Amino acid sequence: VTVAVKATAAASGASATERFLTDKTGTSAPGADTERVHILATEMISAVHDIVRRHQVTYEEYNALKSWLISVGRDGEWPLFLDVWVEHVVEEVATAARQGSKGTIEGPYYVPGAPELPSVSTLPMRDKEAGTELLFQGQVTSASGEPLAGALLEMWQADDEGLYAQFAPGIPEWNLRGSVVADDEGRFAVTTIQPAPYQIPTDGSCGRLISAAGWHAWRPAHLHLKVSAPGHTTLTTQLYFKGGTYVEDDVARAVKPELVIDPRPTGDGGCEVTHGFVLDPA
Ligand code: MBD
Ligand code: FE
Repeated sequence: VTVAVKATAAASGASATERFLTDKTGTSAPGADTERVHILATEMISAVHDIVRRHQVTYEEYNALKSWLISVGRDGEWPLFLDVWVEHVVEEVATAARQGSKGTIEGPYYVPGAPELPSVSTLPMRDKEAGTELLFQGQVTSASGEPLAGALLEMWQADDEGLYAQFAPGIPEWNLRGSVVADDEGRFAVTTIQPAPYQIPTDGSCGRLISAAGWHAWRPAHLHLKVSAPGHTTLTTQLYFKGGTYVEDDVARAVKPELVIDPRPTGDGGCEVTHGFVLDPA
């Protein structure tokens, strides 16, 4: 008997869409600024017109586009599509003036409210969770070098099969997700496993676009983090592994050199890395 371990586009897309609608809507009201909406909408529509003229887009292609756009919504893949192909530029613009640690995109799979854990802890995981053990430790400081006591490190990651709890079936709710509270010196030491690279579901609209265009569907293995402390700007980031597959060719274009860590083997089959975070003032 085989259990369905596949993260289908429809299931993970529906979860990601639900997640977005729960946490991210109503936080701002850009619709109130008519002039801004006018400018952005006009330029976006004009960009489409330019592409149609430049490439002599046919009715067949127009209808293929229409059909594909409808299917993205039906599959719940708008969060995935936008976070993979658009968010990295929004993040670049939003954080251009940042002095502290570099961040990168959040992606579609953050869930607030993961179990709170002490500064020295192991992320929630199954008995004999597959994957190389990783000790991830460091310190959270301010831009002026002060330790940030009690800083919060919200971590989430894929497992050794590249699957995220709450977005793929059969995984315990908070597996490899935790809210680590740093100690009085802002220090933390978290034991986890090295995640596997993540493949965008191939059975949905995003997967169909990727194969139709001859692209690949992969993100390099990564740890996700939101690092926060009172009076400071929350850092949303990811860490990648030096030499890992797709580090140089992330479908989501979210890798930056500062985000690549290089854990060293500890001799007992695991590995260890020290990596700190510097938060900007709010
Ligand atoms: C991911 O795991 C991810 O981090 C992003 C940005 C997009 C899709 C899947
Ligand atoms: Fe991810």
